[in-house]
Amino acid sequence: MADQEDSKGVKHCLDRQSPDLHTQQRLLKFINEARVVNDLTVLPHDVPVVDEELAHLGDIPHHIDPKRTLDLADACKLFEARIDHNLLHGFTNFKDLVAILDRRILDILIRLFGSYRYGRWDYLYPMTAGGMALSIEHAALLRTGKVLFIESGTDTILWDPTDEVTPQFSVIDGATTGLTANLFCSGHVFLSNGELLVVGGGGGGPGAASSIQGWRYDPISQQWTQTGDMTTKRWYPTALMLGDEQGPTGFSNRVLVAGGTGGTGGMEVYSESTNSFVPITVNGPITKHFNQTYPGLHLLPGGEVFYAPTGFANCSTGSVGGYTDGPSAWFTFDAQQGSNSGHWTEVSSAQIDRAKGMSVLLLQSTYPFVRVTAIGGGPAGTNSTAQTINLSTLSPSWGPTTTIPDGRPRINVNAVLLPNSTILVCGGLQSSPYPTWIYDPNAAVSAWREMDENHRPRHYHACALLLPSGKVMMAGGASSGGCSLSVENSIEVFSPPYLFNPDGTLATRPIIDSVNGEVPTSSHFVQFHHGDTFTVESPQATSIAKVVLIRPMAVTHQTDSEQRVIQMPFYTSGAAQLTVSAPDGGPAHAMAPRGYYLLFLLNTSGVPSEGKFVHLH
Ligand SMILES: [Cu+2]
Repeated sequence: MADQEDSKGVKHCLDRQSPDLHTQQRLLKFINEARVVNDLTVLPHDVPVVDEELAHLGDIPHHIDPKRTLDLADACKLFEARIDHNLLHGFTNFKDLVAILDRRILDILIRLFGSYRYGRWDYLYPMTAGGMALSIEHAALLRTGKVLFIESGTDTILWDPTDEVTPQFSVIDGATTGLTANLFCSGHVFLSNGELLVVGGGGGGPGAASSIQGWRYDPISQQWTQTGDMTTKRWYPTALMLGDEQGPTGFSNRVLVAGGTGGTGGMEVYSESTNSFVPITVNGPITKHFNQTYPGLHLLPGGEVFYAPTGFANCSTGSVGGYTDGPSAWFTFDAQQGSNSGHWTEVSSAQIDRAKGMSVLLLQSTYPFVRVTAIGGGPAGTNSTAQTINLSTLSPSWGPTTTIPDGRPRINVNAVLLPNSTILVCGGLQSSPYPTWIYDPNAAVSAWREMDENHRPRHYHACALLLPSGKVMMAGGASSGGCSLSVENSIEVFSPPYLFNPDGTLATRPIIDSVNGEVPTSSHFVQFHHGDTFTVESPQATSIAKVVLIRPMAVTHQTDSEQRVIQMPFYTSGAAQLTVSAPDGGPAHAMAPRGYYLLFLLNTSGVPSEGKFVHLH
C-alpha cells in the first residue's frame, strides 16, 4: 500500500511491512517479553481498573475479563517461531517478524500496538530562527489559528501549526510590536474579543518591576498594548475569565487574577471596559493567598471559582509553600454580577497535596454535570495518581485515587482536554521512557489508556496545547531536574487514536463546510450569542454524535485554568445540516464566558472534525 498524505501534506506510512518505529518497538517488546505462551494472549496494557464508586452506581460488571490478543493456537505459533528464530534474544528486528509471520496475525498485532490504539507522537522539527534556538515557556492558540510563544525577553514568536513539514517561526522584536516588558513567568487568558491578556511575570524571579503590569496582544494587528497596573506584583499568577458580565450596555467582562509571589498575593479582577484592576475583598474566616503560585482555578457554571490543590510551588523538586492554602475550596461572589467581594467554602474531605500537578474542569450534559480532575504533583513530585471531585452534589468531596498504571510519579505534568472529553496526560517525567496516557473520567473500567511515548523529555517549562487539527502540540522543557529555561528546543505533535482506522490508515473525518451558511476562515469568524440557534453545514450531518465548543488554550508551567469542552444540544435538520443551540447561562455566562471558541463535530465513531473558530458574544 502506498503512503497516505493527510491534509497537511504529512506522509503517513501505511505499509504493514514497516509501521512507525514506536509501534515496532511495542510489538517486539510484547513478543520477546512473553515467558509462557499464555502471555501472548493477553494485552499488556489492559490493567483492570475499576472505579468502585461508579461500579456501584449501575449495572457495571465488577468482574473484568482481560482482553485477548491472539487465540491460543496463534500464540503457540508465534511463541515457537520466536524460539526457533533466536532462543536468547527473540526477534530483534521487525523485518524478521514480517518474513515468517502470517499476514493475518501481523494485522491483529498492528491493530493492537499501532496508532489506532496508542496514537502517535511525531517529532516535527527543532525550534530555531535565524540560527538561534528558541527557548519557549508560554504557548497560546490565537483565533487566527497561529500559536503564540513567549520566551524570556520582549520577542513575540508566531508559529503556523498547519505547516507540519517546513518549520516557520516569526520572531518579532518588541520594537515592532510595542512590547517593552519581559513577559516570562506571567499568567494569561483570552479576552472576549480574542485578545490575549498577559499579567505579571517579568522573568528573573519575583519582584521584577514589570511584574505589576498587564499587557494585551491583538492577534490581528499583532500589536501589544499596556493596560493599567495591577494592585500588586505577581510572579507566576493564574488568570481566569469570569462569566458575570453586566450587559446589555457594553461588555463588562472581567478576569480574575490570583496568586503569584513578589507582592501581597490574594486576588483581584481586571475589567475589559475600564482596562484596570481592582482588588477582591474576601469575607469570612477562610483566606487564601495562593503564594504557591499558578493556583489551579476553574470557573464553575454557577459563577463560583473552584480551587483545586494544584499549582507550581517553588522551582526545586520540593513543594515548599505548596500546601499552605489549605484544602481545595470554592469562592462565591457576594452578588451574581460584577461583585468585588465574596467568601470561600472549603471541601471538607481529606486532601492530597498536588503542587506541580495539573487540574482539569469537566463539563457534561448528564450527571455528573461538573467535575474537576487533578493529576500528579505532590511533595517532591511523588504522586502517580489522579483524583476527581464531583461538584454536582450539595457537599462535594474528592473521590478515590486512581493510579497511572505505569506507577511513575508525574511532576510538572501537562493535561490537555481533548474534543471527546478525555484528558491527555503528557510530560512530567525526567528519565526515559516517556510514555503518555489518556485518562477517560467516564470509563468504569480501564480508565487509563497508554499512549505513544514522547520523543523528548518534557517536564518543567514544557507546554502542551490542543491544535485546531484535533492534534496536540508539545514544546519546550527544562534540563533534567533543574529550573532552567527550556533546553528542549523542539516541537512534537500527538495524533490521538481517534484520528486512525484499526489498520493504521487515517480515519475519515467529518467536515464543517460552514456555520450559519458562512465559511469560517482565519480572518472571518461566524458570530452568535448565548442561547442562539445556529446551523452547521456538514456532508456528514447524519453521522454526527456530538457538537462541542472548546476554549482555546493559553498555557505555561503546565497551568491552563481555562480549558473547557462544552457539549451543545443539536438535531439533524437536513441531509447536510445540523441545528445547534449555543450554550446559555441566563444573565451570567459562566458556562461559556464570551470569547472565541473552537467548534468541533464528532461522529458516531468518536472521530472529530477539524476545529473552526467561532465567536460567542
Ligand atoms: Cu518557570
